[in-house]
Amino acid sequence: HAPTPITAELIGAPTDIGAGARGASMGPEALRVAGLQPALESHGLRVLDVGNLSGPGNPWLPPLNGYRHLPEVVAWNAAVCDAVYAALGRGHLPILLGGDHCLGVGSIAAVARHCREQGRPLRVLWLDAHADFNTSALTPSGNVHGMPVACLCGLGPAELVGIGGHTPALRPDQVRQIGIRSVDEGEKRLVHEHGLEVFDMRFIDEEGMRRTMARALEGMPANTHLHVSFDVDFLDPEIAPGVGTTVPGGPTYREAQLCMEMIADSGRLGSLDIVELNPALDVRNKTAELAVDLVESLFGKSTLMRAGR
Ligand code: HAR
Ligand code: MN
Ligand code: MN
Ligand code: MN
Repeated sequence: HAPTPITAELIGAPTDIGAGARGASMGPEALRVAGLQPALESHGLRVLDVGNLSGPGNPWLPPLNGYRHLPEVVAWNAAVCDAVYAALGRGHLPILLGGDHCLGVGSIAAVARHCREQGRPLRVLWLDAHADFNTSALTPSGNVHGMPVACLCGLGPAELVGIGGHTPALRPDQVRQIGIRSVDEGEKRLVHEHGLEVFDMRFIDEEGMRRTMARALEGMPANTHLHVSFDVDFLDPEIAPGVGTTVPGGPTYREAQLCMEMIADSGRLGSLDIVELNPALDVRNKTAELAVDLVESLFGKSTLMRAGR
């Protein structure tokens, strides 16, 4: 008999509270307008759009003790963590519609908690131009969207680091970063000290996306929960201008497709963040449409073509 279809749960988090530019708060609606739900449905998923979470507005203040808007960042992440954890408890596959990347803390803390309780191994793929491994002492900006990986690994303010109920939520060896090309000086040192596995653009240039993804996905036992945290600035700004912090020299359209297709082929995808989309900087919603196109591949857009090979 046919397997039970996957139910994806779309969770909107309309905030730019951790970002250095306003506008990522419009990300969830732009993804809906770009047809995320019907696109997923066309690939056999059931989709439940649970609407948007709510949280504090953006007071647009300067950093305080190395963090901008920390209480508001904590409030949004607590809401995200609860919603993602509840979705996983229902057996659904949560898709967080950000919002800026500070929300990765709440989302992944929830996933880590779920995996701990289920005794399942967790791997996190961090698709990004940035390592997001800053601390309050190292950050050049105070923007918490530059800090979520550090927070998840236990480096950060107690209110954020403790959000899933277990500190740290992640060990660095559970993370693979892909597409990295902008890391601050102090941040670089910290990434090395903690032994994060980084497949930066130099690696992708030299080895190609195929070998990169084979490496990033290797060694996952069958019951592994794979979480993909997709920062849209991962993509080359020529194809994805609608983000707050563009960095030239990112993956091309085809490289990004292959990346997503190989994740789909792993058969392990259990949760997803789509973050940093900034419609205020986009051109006729094309970055949102590209994100939807890539997410389709993440859920097996190309599998019929492969079946015939
Ligand atoms: N590294 C810089 C900082 O910490 C820029 C971080 C930008 N982060 C994102 N998410 N857009 O990856 O301020
Ligand atoms: Mn399609
Ligand atoms: Mn990021
Ligand atoms: Mn980024």
